[in-house]
Amino acid sequence: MISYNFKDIENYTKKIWANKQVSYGDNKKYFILDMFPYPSGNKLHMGHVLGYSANDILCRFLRLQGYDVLYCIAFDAFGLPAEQYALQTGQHPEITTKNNIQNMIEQIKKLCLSYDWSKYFSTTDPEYYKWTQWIFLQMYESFFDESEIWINKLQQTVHGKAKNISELREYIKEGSWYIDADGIPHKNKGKVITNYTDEEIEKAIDKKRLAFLSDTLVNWCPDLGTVLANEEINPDGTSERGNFPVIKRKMKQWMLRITEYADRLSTGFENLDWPQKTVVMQKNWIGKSTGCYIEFTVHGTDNVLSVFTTKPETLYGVTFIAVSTEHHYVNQKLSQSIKIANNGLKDKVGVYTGYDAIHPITGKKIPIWATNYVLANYGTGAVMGVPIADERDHDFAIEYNINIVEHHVQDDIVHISKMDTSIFNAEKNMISVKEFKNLLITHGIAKETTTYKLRDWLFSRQRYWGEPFPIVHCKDTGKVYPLDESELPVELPKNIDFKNLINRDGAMTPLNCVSDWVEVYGVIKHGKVFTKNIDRSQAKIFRRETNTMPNWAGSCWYYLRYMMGISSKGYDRNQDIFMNKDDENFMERKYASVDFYLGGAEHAVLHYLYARFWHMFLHDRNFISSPEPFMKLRHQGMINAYSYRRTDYKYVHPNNVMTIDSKYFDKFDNAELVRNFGKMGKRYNNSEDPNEFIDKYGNDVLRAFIHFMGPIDQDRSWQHDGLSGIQRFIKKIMKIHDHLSNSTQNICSTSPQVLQKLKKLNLYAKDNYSELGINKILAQCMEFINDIRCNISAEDFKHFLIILSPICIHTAEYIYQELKKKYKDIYTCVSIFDEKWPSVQIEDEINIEIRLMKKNKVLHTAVLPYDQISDWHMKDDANKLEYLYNNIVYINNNLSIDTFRQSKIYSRGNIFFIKLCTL
Ligand code: ANZ
Repeated sequence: MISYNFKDIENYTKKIWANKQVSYGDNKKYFILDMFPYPSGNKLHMGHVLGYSANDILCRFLRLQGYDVLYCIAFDAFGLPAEQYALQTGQHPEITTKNNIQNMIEQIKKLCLSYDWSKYFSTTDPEYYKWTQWIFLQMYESFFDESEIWINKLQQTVHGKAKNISELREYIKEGSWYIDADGIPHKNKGKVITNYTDEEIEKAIDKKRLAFLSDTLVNWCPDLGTVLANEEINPDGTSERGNFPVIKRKMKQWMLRITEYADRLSTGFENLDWPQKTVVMQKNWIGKSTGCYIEFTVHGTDNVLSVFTTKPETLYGVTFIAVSTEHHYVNQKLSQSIKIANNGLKDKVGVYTGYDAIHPITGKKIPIWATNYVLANYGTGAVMGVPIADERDHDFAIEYNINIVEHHVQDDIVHISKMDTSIFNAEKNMISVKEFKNLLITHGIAKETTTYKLRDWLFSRQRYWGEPFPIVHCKDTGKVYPLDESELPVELPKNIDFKNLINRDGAMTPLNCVSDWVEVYGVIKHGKVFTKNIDRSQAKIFRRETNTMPNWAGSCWYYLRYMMGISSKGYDRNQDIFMNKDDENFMERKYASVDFYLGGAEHAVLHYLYARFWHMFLHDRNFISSPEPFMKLRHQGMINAYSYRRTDYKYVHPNNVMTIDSKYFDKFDNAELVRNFGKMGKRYNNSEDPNEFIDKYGNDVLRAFIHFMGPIDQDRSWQHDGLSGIQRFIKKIMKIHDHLSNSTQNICSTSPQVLQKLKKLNLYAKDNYSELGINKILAQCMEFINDIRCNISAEDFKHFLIILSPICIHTAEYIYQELKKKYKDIYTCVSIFDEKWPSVQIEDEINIEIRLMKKNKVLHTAVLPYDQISDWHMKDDANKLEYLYNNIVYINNNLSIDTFRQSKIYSRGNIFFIKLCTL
């Protein structure tokens, strides 16, 4: 019986790898990205293992293919959980974070992932967040020129580009841009104005900065003590983190003008290999919609109410105007009465506002209603209600007894009744939808527009454990100033009083309470503030910004950090330049981007969107050369498992469940349990700890088992049924190793048939590794091993081990090392991972010659293509043939030529059989 002592094997192989460092040379480069983890107190879960091991397998495969692969890990460590933990325990977030990171590293190391650990970092390291702050400063110092049309590195025509704010200053000074009545700069299409005061110009450019302060309605979450971005709110209006209530509230906040990139974010997918579902989700979130604005005059006033519609052709059917409850036509009283009337029971409630609008064509009066089904921050927050065409409007009209205006738009034809006082040619009462829209536009009734659902990114949080903003406010004037780059990093103060972390009303942020950090002396030079090495007598007092950045900030650009300094000998990422062109060139990154990213699908409208935005911005400003961050993206499926619930809704861990007659009982008190199938997780107490699993079965078994369950992007059910199959497979490999080690001489040879199979396996694995079809590769490897038994030469077995090595890392390395002792000329590398993937070519057909012999004379010869020789499965009724030699099988049997001709030849490895025909 062959033993598989994985513990010894793992210890042995770990020693071999201990001093191995990832190096980068002249080979082709490839950049693989794992979604970096949040170092919470919880252990690494199987979901991490699934994704990380898949990438590790791909990475090892590509290295065998001769690539220099950049594959690293870091920690996304700012954020609320550490702060909430600090509140409970009094432990400083920095300490908890450090401990958690340390624990997680230990767990990750157990998985033996082939990371380049020299590049590891945490987003909470000042040397890292220095650059997060630096990017923020660049955004503050930039504006978006929507009129710029240019060609990017992917040869795409791009509309709009971020530029340095000083360019805008120049544009206004020279008159190519003007300042409108609201003080906002625009590209000049008319008369040139140049006589703006410096103050007017500075105020105007503040309104175009990509990072800006805004006094707006925000999502305030009292339980978390912070505002949240729209992307962090669940569809039911609660916070994504913790499901707490969120209220709307006006607050002064830092925002990032992501909306300037709405079109580019929505259209830039052509060159990206992303899951279609994620592309659609992101596009829907951005919500590009082309339609028209139509203005309605409010009866008895000079005011106009603009609506956004995607169906201007339904204008004749407008029955009412519906505005959102937050629209300025709705006073406080009305919006309150809507909330009371609604009481959470109905989805559409409304109140007549007391105002009427005038139909722009018919001149008829149309009631204006305030309702909760119109969103405040989409389009104009006002809708033209067309019950004959829109279901929501129809339901509303029926509910409130509003007389529905009949009108026909059918098959793209607008029917205009004679009764209508038409501005159009009275003769024509049928008109195409397109023509109708054009007429509305030429008559000045409608204006074409594109709107987006995407809103600017609310970027400040009223929390402690985040990146401080590199911003100060002048104590005298209240004016906002950026700090000079030389001031970075602005380090988070450490002496925090934990009771100040509670911030339910948002009045005092935790940083506000650290007065000796908040107040600084500084001098202003070229619009920037310096606080270091200054002459105090010339200095003013400033107050530091006391909000912090959201924890999405650190994850927006972490992949670029791995590349920073990679070209320098000895590796130095703490250079004083953000992204060195040498680093990009070294990585062959004409397009400094990730080649392959494996991460969760749940980030479709969060991380993947924010990172694209930052990347596009950095590209526009020429800090990096690629237009997109993630060229190929894949998501890993979920791991599902059975959960066992008691009647008191407590969950019992599967290890503590007994099964009797298909019923389930708690091992401790025999209470009967309800079995369900669903997500594996802490909540259902059905997680399996990766480390425990490794201790019990070994890392190779875990790697093979987790991938054997199915394709990477599909959900999988965690059941131990398949486990023994994997263990048997590894034992069979060990048996071959045993056979090769113990044979006294090198008699093991590979038949051409087996060789052909090996070559096919090689090509199959090569195709499937690149697409992470690990389950398919494993299945083929198993089949191969079953077929060949021990009939393989040491050399061809090495070939097989290389194919398998990305998955079963320890077993492959161990056998490699062991066989090296005997087959020195074949197993020549220090480690199997220094080998090269064997290149193979499949011969079209291998023929085998079978000779019937009598007294050393050839009686008869038959030539058969290998493919026609079936595998041997029958035991009886067969005569063993001679061993194969030079593709010739000699049969020294007393057969007649006729019997020989009609018999069938089978093979198993290099042993041949003949099944005699019975005449
Ligand atoms: C009249 C009409 C008739 C409309 C019809 C639709 C169908 P998308 O495609 O998602 O952009 N709308 C506009 N602003 C809205 C708001 N703030 N809240 C809720 N609904 C709003 O949807 C655009 C359509 O949604 C617009 O076109 C408008 O109703 C409505 F047969 O105008 B429509």
